[in-house]
Amino acid sequence: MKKILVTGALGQIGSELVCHLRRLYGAAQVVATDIRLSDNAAAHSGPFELLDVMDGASMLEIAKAHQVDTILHLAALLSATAEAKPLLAWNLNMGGLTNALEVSRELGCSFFTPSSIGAFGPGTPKKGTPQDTVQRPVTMYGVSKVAGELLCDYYHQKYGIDTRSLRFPGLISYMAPPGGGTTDYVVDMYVEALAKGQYTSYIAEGTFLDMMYLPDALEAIVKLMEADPARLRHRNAFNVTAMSVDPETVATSIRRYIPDFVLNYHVDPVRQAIAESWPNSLDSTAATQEWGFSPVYDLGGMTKDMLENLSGRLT
Ligand code: VAH
Repeated sequence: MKKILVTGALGQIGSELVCHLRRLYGAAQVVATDIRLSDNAAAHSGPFELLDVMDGASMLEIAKAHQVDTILHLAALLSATAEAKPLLAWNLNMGGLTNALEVSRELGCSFFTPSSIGAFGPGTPKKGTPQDTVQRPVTMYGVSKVAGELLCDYYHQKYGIDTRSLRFPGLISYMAPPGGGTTDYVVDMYVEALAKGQYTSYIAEGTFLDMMYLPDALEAIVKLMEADPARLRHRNAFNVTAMSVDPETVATSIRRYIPDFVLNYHVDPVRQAIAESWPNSLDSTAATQEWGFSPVYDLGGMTKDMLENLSGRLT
């Protein structure tokens, strides 16, 4: 990767990915784009362009003007929002992806877009979910993610585009809050544990989901994109995970620092149904074998870092 265009650069992943890439490759080498401007560091620490990913012509114009060789396409609606607005989600998630793939095809760019554990459904093996298995999601988010995986493989097979993707678990971060997801409860729990000493979870006890601390996700994106293509037996998309947790296990790790923390429940049937359709724990062996995936943070390390950084931001 030499000159990188990031879409959705002001979102949960993009905000930190842009700063991470600028540290690695140089600020001028990373063009951040988003549909809105904000005071986010990603918008002010290097090149920034306003871009609606539904406008393919503008995306091509920006990519040409900056002579990018890599597109990291992050702009999309997450699971809970997508379930509330399914047609908007399909149009944005697939329309934006198609525009980004077309720009990559026209300019010969390498290409990355995230998939998700949401690309699996109730018929998928729940524990040790294999790299290659049943993918019949029952959410619009999941349908768009499976379609996205297939479309990225198609652009690789038909046009030779270097497309690569990761099936992300719930991503936990303190810089830019997630929005519209199902796994966001974990971030909310850390914030409210510090602010109120208690949290009411919309996901039920015993609902195990894969999670990963954002620094590990950023490293995984760079490692995958820099991997020798000859080693890749898979491309779209690799299972990656760092831990499998439920609300109780997160609360127990928080109580090591906030002993009196109280966890209550008020289950949201919509997001609970989404969570129950997803696997409990992925098998990420293929990612480790093909490009050296190796997360650093476990639940204890993530909790310590989250509480330290959030308490610095909340005071
Ligand atoms: C969501 N955070 O909750 C996203 C992610 C695996 C979950 O795709 O929709």
